[in-house]
Amino acid sequence: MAKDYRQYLRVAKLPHVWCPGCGHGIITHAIAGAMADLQLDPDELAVLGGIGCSGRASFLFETDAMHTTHGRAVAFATGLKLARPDLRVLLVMGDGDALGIGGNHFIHACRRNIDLTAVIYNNAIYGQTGGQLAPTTPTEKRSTTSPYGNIEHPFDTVRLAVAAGATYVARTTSFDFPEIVRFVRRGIAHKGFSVIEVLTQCPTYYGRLNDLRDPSQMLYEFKLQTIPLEEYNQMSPEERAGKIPIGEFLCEERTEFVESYYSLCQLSRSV
Ligand SMILES: Cc1ncc(C[n+]2csc(CCOP(=O)(O)OP(=O)(O)O)c2C)c(N)n1
Ligand code: SF4
Repeated sequence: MAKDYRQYLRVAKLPHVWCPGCGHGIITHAIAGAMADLQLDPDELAVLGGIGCSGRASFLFETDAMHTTHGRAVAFATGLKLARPDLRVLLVMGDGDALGIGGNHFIHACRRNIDLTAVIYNNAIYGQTGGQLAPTTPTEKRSTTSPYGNIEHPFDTVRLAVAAGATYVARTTSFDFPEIVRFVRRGIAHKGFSVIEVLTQCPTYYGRLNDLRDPSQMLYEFKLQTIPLEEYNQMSPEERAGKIPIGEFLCEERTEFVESYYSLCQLSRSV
């Protein structure tokens, strides 16, 4: 029988502290849904987060959890996975956490193809500290540190993860709850480094600063801006302008780091 997603949530910690209309709750709920679909034993799971509004998701799961330092969740998770390869280790990280301060850890986890599942809560801004510019803030969009509009180009998380060597890469938005569940489920089941980017809304900072005060309007914008990958691939460059492809971009098998590490340990003992 399918498990109830609530089994995976630390309900005593609810209500959560996120602002009304924040998308972080949608993603957290979806991750619990993926765990329930896979009927995982909570004792086999660990969820790690960094600092930020998103990092707070780590202690909402009724699993082993670590609320680590900003940008270092991948490093903690790497140590945990090497020490306890039997655990399924998930990362809940903000875009600033994963790709700004933690960017170097992120690309090397991709390169090593370590068996972790990274869910990136991408609200395109540093939420917890007051809405500063992130490496994911779209060009021309406002943040508290770019009041005249961002002059930089944002990272494309999917292209970065694929180029760095992750072996499962998907993107969706907080508008599409079932798709988040499906991609996280597939990411957890995949052996290797899995990256699931979820574009999500921070109405308090990103929304307020960019004339999108209403969270439902922000969700609707995601619906308007995104195009399923198969459809996107058929579009001309002109049609693609301003559109974001969503879907599964990569799912491939490649040697996984923890397995290689333990094989090496065994080999070194036998010589
Ligand atoms: C080493 C270090 N630098 C900076 C900070 C301050 N800090 C805490 S959360 C945060 C931004 C969080 O943004 P993001 O990771 O995108 O998550 P969000 O809050 O948007 O979910 C920053 C800069 C910190 N805690 N530690
Ligand atoms: S500041 Fe933004 S990201 Fe943080 S809880 Fe509020 S709406 Fe969510």
